[in-house]
Amino acid sequence: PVLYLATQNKHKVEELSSLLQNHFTVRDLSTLKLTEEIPETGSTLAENSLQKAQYIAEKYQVTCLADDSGLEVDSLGGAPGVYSARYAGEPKNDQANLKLLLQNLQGKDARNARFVTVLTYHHQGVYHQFEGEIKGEIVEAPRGNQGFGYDPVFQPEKENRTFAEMSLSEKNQIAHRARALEKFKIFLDEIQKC
Ligand code: ITT
Repeated sequence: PVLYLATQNKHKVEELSSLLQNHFTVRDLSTLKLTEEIPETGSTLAENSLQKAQYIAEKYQVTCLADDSGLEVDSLGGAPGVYSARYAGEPKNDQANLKLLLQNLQGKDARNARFVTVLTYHHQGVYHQFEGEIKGEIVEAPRGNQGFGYDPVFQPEKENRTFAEMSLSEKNQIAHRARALEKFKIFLDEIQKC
């Protein structure tokens, strides 16, 4: 079956595709010729994830999967959270976000954080959501050049490397997105048995 990834983030496409290739023929949005940005106006990751899936499902009547993710830092009251993509304002800028995050954590000892992904799967008018998380901490200075977004400053629990110091397959063994996908795959296996 064909599955469209309802995301405009090429790094998510890369991670999701590599984890779904045994289950679907995965397509990104390039073949649908979408020109506008998919709206994202919710106040939670779950709302935004659903909104993105609905937008693509209703416009193109396709089976699709949307991903909304965020980094929640305890000592910042859960920020940047649902605002992770635009933490430093418009337009979205990963480097600026990362810099602002380190600035806001300067001098703070408590650096606990978690990454969360909410996936929304749409098939024939029905929506299902799957959540994955990983706990870790924000390091003092960026390390590594793999991955994307906040990866250079996020070090998962029990690891001494940041996500940006890991290969795609290493990150995909433990990360929030991969954990949400595990739940999605269990769901797919269950419905196939019916
Ligand atoms: P789409 O909405 O098109 O899917 P987006 O980049 O806007 O793409 P989000 O709204 O989910 O995605 O924003 C998430 C923000 O968190 C964004 O700044 C990403 O760079 C960052 N992010 C998401 N997943 C990440 C990961 O696995 N590692 C590091 N940063 C991540």
